[in-house]
Amino acid sequence: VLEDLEMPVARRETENLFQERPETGNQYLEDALLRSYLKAHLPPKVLEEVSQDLERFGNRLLTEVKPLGWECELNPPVFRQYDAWGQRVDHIITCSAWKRMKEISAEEGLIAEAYERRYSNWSRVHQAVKLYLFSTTSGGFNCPLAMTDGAAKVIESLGTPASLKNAFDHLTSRDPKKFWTSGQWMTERRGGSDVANGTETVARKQPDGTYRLYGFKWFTSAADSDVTLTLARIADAEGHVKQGSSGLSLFFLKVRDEDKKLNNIRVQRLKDKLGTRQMATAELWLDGAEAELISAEGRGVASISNMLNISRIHNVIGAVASMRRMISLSREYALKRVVFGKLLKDHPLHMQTIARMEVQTRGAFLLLMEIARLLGLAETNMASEQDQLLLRLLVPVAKLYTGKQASATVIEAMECFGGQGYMEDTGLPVIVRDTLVLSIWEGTTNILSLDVLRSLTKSQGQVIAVFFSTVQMERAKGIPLLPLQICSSLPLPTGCSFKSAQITGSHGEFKEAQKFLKKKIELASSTAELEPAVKQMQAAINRLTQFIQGAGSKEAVTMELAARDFSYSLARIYAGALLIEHASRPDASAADISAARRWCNQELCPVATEFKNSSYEAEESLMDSSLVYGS
Ligand code: UCC
Ligand code: FAD
Repeated sequence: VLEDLEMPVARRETENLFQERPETGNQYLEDALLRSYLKAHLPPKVLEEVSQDLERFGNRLLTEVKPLGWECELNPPVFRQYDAWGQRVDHIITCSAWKRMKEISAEEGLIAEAYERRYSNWSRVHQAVKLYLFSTTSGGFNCPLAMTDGAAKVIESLGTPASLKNAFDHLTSRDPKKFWTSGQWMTERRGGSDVANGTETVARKQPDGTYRLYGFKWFTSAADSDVTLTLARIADAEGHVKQGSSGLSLFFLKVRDEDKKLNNIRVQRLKDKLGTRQMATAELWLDGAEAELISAEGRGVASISNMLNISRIHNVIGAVASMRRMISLSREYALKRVVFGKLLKDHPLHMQTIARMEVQTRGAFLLLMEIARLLGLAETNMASEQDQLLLRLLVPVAKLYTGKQASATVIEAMECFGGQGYMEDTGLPVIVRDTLVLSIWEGTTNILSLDVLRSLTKSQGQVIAVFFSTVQMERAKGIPLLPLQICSSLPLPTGCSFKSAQITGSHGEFKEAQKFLKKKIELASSTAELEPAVKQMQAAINRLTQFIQGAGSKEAVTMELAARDFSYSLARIYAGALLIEHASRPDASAADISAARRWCNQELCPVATEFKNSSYEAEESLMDSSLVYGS
């Protein structure tokens, strides 16, 4: 066959390198939006120090961390159940690069930064940005970090009891030899979403006050972690347990003892996963694992919710990081790949494709920063009641929205490389695979949509009033109470154990939000180019208000059916407001303004459209079933 070809063999062999690879540099220096956000928000002294740290970290990621991340992908964890002599050892073997990631995480203070609070309320933003830069090169180590942060947060919110002080110090240490990671064992075979009904693990009290846990944990990620938080039902003297959510309590346990022997835990197997393969997710039998009760009895779910909310924020970090990475690589590739006689970057349709991803990523990034900002305020006692309500609402909204955005974006970006995008050794499929899980773990899209409703009910409607106040772009002519009144008649789904909303409130509660709002309006109106976006935003807010008013007179199932579209609407409207605000800065670029305009050109309030289409009526719900199963 070779003889038939015109080109000499020798020449073809030297032409292996026919396409230059896309190379990216220091991720911090190359991220214009990130840098402009920090410049706009951080106090000058903090900005100076944080920027230096991020630039240095960006270099370290490039030279040291990135190759380690690739090594983690090539050497996934291996499970050895028995040793050579037939002894059960249940050993999860991780590669040296994975171990090095743990050391680097400690050295860089990827958890410590948030708890030392050396930059006061800005420490969370600093930490979030470091994690964002680390994420796609971390070889999956962002997963244990998410849960470690969550465990530290739970312990801190319990007032760091004496019995957990040592653990807290380890979880937040900068010393690689001391640093511990944590797992988060919630999911059992009968339910990962419905934890309240799915948890079968039983806790038996011991004479010394500790507990022993018996049960089966179906998904336990980063199973090589040092400690974990988990849920179980405490058995009474007769061995009976209470079912449902109020039967669950929260426990802390060490996975191994001083001699590295498992704490009466047996590893059944490692999960065979589509992605996140660098990281061990195991099925575990708890066979009398020693544990410490750390919540009030029956307050397990409420107590672990601090961990949930933190790891959901990490999920948002992972989502935005994946989008940003794929876009960076796509735009680099477009500078190198020639098709139809010119570079990809000179094909307008290709540029439009990447620009659309860029707009989505910008909105997601600003949502992430907003959450980190609010969390920082809350943790330094600087958050108003409104800030705290907003944070509670925005975490599920951002997690569910960015999880979906990221999946769509990375798949689109993979296509930007043509066939190369599908090739395993480019590393691109790794990012795609690892991104697809972001809408599943830490609560699926539907479950988080229901959590958005939970946050509404729990705050008795105040959270939505704060939302409206914060995103309003025009002077709120004395009507900030309107949403509150509307929310009093909001019907909530029955099957979700939501309490009925009893609404109270006063004008005074919104003063701060109004001040914030006024600032935003002044900024926005100073840029005429943003006027169309502001108008679209106002129209969307009005439509959202109308939806809430309309839904108020409907059956409870309406809100349940609307939950996902409602959450999407909140995400799009809030991110739109943030983009407009960012584009209103005096030194905003033309791209900032265009991003805000384009974002606002999309359907900002899908819930209003679907509501108008009667999509949430009981008959439509019946038709959903008919469509799925046939009539
Ligand atoms: O997937 C997992 C780890 C993956 C690896 C880590 C990746 C991290 C990202 C990496 C970066 C790339 S761990 C498993 C995650 N599992 C979930 O997310 C569970 C999903 N299911 C839910 O979220 C459900 O909504 C449940 C389990 C929370 C529902 O439980 P209940 O008990 O049926 O719900 P209730 O009765 O409504 O809530 C009980 C209490 C209430 O408080 P009280 O009793 O004071 O009224 C709720 O308000 O818990 C409170 N609560 C919350 N509070 C529930 N959820 C929250 C929340 N999110 N925030 C505050
Ligand atoms: P189900 O709850 O059975 O959900 C199935 C479908 O039904 C979903 O689409 C869901 O959205 C939908 N659904 C469920 N309830 C409702 C409802 N009321 N209304 C509408 N739709 C609904 N868990 C841990 O505890 N610790 C871990 O470390 C961990 N690591 C994981 C790692 C990976 C790679 C994966 C994939 C999962 C991991 N999980 C972990 C489990 C994960 O959190 C759960 O899989 C997830 O929460 C969903 O639970 P489930 O699998 O039981 O799905």
